Amino acid sequence: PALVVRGVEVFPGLLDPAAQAALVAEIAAVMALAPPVQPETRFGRKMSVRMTSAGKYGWVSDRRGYRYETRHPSGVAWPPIPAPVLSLWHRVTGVDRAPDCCLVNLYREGARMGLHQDRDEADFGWPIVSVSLGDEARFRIGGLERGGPTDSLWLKSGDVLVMGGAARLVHHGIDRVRGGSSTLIEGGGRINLTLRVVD
Ligand code: MD3
Ligand code: FE
Repeated sequence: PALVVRGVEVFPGLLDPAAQAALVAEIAAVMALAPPVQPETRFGRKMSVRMTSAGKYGWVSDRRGYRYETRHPSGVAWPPIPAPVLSLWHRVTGVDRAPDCCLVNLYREGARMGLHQDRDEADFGWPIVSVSLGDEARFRIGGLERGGPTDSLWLKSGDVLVMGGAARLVHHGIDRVRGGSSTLIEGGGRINLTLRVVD
């Protein structure tokens, strides 16, 4: 990695424009089968990010709380994780096992994601990979404890992050997206792919 921030490995511009466009086309096909939804929290608040998934499991949230499910809220199985996404996972992690969730986060105008930890998975020993596509986003990263100091960086289209080891459980979020900073996504905005081993 060109950069390590609080243990998170940052590969700026790992994907060239052609590779970014190829991934967006694959994800558009996923979204056609499993349309992004604005999940509700258990408190009845709608999240600003729209979400769908590919793979064995998808991450969902509704009035019953958040969890991994084997089906989209419509009842259809999640589409398979596109092959170029799987090869990117293996290239940057070197692990033998495939991820079983590719969460697709779609940020339209004004969407953000509050500081949180990813801890709904069974084994934190597996890394997480994140791919940024489209508009630039202000990414905030803290530590293992809530309320500690944080660092921020702009994530650009084609950047890839790998969270392994102690960085797997650090707090992180997206403060804002710079609208109009890219024309990659139809309708504007940002797509983030987050790849995880769930069980
Ligand atoms: C650091 N997504 O889906 S990606 C998420 O850009 C999520 O949509 C954000 O946080 C997004 O859970 C941030 C970067 C990221 C993803 C997972 C991490 C950073 C992480 C897990 C542990 C530590
Ligand atoms: Fe997260």
